[in-house]
Amino acid sequence: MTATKPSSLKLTYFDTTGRAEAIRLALFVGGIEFEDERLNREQFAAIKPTLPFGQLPVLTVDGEHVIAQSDALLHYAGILSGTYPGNDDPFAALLVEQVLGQLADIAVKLIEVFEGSDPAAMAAACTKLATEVYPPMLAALDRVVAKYGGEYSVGDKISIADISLYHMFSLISGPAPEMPFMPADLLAPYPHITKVFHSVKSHPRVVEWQAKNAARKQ
Ligand SMILES: N[C@@H](CCC(=O)N[C@@H](CS)C(=O)NCC(=O)O)C(=O)O
Repeated sequence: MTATKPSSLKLTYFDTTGRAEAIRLALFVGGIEFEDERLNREQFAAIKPTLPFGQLPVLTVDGEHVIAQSDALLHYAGILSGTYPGNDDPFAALLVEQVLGQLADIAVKLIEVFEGSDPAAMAAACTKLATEVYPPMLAALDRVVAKYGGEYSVGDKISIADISLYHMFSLISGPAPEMPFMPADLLAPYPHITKVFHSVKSHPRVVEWQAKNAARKQ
């Protein structure tokens, strides 16, 4: 098995944010060195049969363990980088998981929309999300953050929940080139979520990461 701290990490994904960006950000925020490998479709096709589940992202730990599943990788990145509560604070971990769970429920709805290909149908589905489906989900998340949050969604320490929240709402609220049908002010009615979003956005390491990757596509 690997030692407690890995000797090397390589995160492999496509050259997009997608399911890798929160993992990249968690590692970067915590100052954990990693190789940020980005494959094109041909390179992916060549290694697909060798991957644990035939999909990306994967994290290569110590040059030998190729590990899949983005949620698992995000948690591992959180533990390594100090953006996941330690064993001494299980209740904080529970609260972080609660936020991550709600974000996952929000993401599932979006993925359903993007399974379609007809732009008019996608526009209608996005409008329904923004006006009917998301408001109660976001209002509930806002209440939870109001109760347990501070600068971030759980107290004043940045966690993988905040990084995921920031990444998700960077994608789905505007101006978001990937989501031309989503209203730019999706988060406006939710002050606590908005505050967390801006706390992450203005975190010095996040600012540094975004500047480094400004030329990349979403
Ligand atoms: N449950 C997996 C899903 C991974 C997944 O859907 N990966 C997509 C990219 S986001 C992929 O590799 N697609 C190419 C393929 O399946 O051939 C995770 O969260 O890591």
